[in-house]
Amino acid sequence: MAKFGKSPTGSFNPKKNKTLPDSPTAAGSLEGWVSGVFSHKCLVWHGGTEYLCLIKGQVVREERLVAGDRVVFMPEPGGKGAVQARLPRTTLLTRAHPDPHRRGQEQGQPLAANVELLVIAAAIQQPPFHQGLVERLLVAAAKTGLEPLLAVTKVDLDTTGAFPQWAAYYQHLGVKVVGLSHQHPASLIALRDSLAGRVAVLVGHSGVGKTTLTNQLCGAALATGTVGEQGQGRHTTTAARLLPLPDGGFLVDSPGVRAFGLHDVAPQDLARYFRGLGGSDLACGFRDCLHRQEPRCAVRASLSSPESADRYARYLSLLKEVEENQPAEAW
Ligand SMILES: Nc1nc2c(ncn2[C@@H]2O[C@H](COP(=O)(O)OP(=O)(O)O)[C@@H](O)[C@H]2O)c(=O)[nH]1
Ligand SMILES: [Mg+2]
Ligand SMILES: [Zn+2]
Repeated sequence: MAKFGKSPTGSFNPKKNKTLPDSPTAAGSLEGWVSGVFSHKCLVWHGGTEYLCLIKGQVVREERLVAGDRVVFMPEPGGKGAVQARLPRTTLLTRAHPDPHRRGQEQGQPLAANVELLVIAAAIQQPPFHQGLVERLLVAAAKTGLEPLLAVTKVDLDTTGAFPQWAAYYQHLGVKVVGLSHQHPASLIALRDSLAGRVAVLVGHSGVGKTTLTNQLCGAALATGTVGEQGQGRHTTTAARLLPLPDGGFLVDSPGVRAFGLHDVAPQDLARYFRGLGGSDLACGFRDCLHRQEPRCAVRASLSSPESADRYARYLSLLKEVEENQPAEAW
């Protein structure tokens, strides 16, 4: 059990967050936030205290819990308890199952529930900035109804001026961008302000500095990795953890993803979620136009600048990926 001096939901505004505040329920049971999940147990935050809870059989069978879930639990002495039920989720961020053999058959792998903000963590170096992952996460945010925020980490390693270029590129697409370095605490101010009172998840490759950031933002001491000889961060976080933010709200630190495959995105919907392709009101000749070779395609007709051609090329490569991830057709 861990006790924090200040209630994690102290300045929580349920109207603004659309998520429920901690509140007592019938017969001594409480509502809380799942902050870590193990095989048959989980951690639950309530009123500044983290309870180690058993997950009851029915909950295990019917609902796999994930960090950010809201649950009803019965507290027991010694900071323990038992989860009785999961409350409905406002959002659920999932990715394609990392095992290619299970892709398309499974429901996708849940990463976090009830978050409203997806913080895409990408290092400028060590590991190198991976634009493909940023693009997939932007699509996942749009599909899940989450606000995206691009957090470019390790800007102290930027020797080529790459950060201002990436910042301009994504700001132009309407994405909020912050540049961070753990050596310069002042670089965290803008992110801290954006997170205050909200429920957010940090997603990005292993070694980009997500846990370092979580520790700095939440005043926690989760184990971080060391940079290996190949400049890759070692995989240290094994499970997602939710922590209270000092100004209210919560942050979920997710385990580093080696890949984030888009799950459950239909090819004809991709353009709607993809930024910089002309928006959703493009009038193509066919309603289910994939903007590839179809006649009277408004997207292709609008490609007049190098920037739009760049976005279109990225769209096409993501479209191919989304098509390959579709469930195999039954026959
Ligand atoms: N140069 C530099 N290194 C950082 C920064 N943030 C984190 N690191 C290092 O990157 C490595 C991986 O950090 P970690 O937080 O475990 O990454 P995670 O896998 O994304 O959670 C650690 O050795 C950190 O010390 C930063 O802003 N600049
Ligand atoms: Mg980590
Ligand atoms: Zn089209």
